[in-house]
Amino acid sequence: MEQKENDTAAMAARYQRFDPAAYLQYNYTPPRADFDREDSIVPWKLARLHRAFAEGDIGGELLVDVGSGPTLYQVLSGCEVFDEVVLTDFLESNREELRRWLRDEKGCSMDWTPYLQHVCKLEGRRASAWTEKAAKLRRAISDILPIDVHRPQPLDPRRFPPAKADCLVSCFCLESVSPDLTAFTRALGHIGTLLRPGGHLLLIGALGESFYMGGPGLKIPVVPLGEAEVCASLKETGYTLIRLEVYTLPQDMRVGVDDVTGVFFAKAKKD
Ligand code: U87
Repeated sequence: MEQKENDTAAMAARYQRFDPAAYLQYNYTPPRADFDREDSIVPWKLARLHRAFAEGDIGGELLVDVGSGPTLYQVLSGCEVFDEVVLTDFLESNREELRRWLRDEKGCSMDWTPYLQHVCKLEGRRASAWTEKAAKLRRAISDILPIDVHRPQPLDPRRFPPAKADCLVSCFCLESVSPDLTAFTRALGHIGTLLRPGGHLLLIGALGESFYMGGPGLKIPVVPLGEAEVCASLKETGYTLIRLEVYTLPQDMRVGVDDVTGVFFAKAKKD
């Protein structure tokens, strides 16, 4: 077996022990999700996603989120612009978490209400409009699909024809599943095949990270990225960069669940 298959196979095996509930606890509760702090990671991400969609240059029918995990924050702004949203993840355990929210079932590991309320406020609406936003998002999510970004066609072409998406969002996925920079850039090229030419990519990721905890005792290796490498990979895979913003973690956001030093937000357009 060639080295690269071996490495991605090893990564896939490690992800079998991913623990969605623990993962949500590590990254989506205070201090990393503290809506009273501008310098908390989640408000920083939500502000960038809101602005990217509110600028008016992104449009179309279909938004695809690549590597959704058990989280929804990444499409809370996009669902105001796109009538159809497709969520995707490698693990059935994460897709099941998303289905539970979609069906408004009990047993969801996360209460997304504060997130919905925060994004409503970014949109100049009352926080109490969160119920309408939740209903709008539930109407928009048309599918929750298996995905593997290491495949040239990350989604099953029978369920998702190439170049069908008008916009892609992907948060902390590619660098967290790729053994090295080559694999990261290759995966970026693979997800690009899902996006129509002229479509937009909103890419959020970790800078300077070498590992994160995917559950108790589960250390998942991450390829450490710098801004220059992100820009080079985007250019190499046929994107024109519109904007790159960087967030540096304050000391108290470094809580031991990873060794990430910064977060990048890239808005790009597929040539
Ligand atoms: C999120 N998008 O939390 N193909 O934003 C496709 C795969 C593959 C594969 C595994 C966790 C990493 C984020 C969601 C989930 C992103 N996932 C799936 C984490 C670590 C720093 C950091 C993190 C989170 C796998 C928040 C913050 C920071 C996971 C998803 C990666 N880095 N997808 N071959 N293999 N996956 O099931 O759900 O990728 Cl603030 Cl700083």
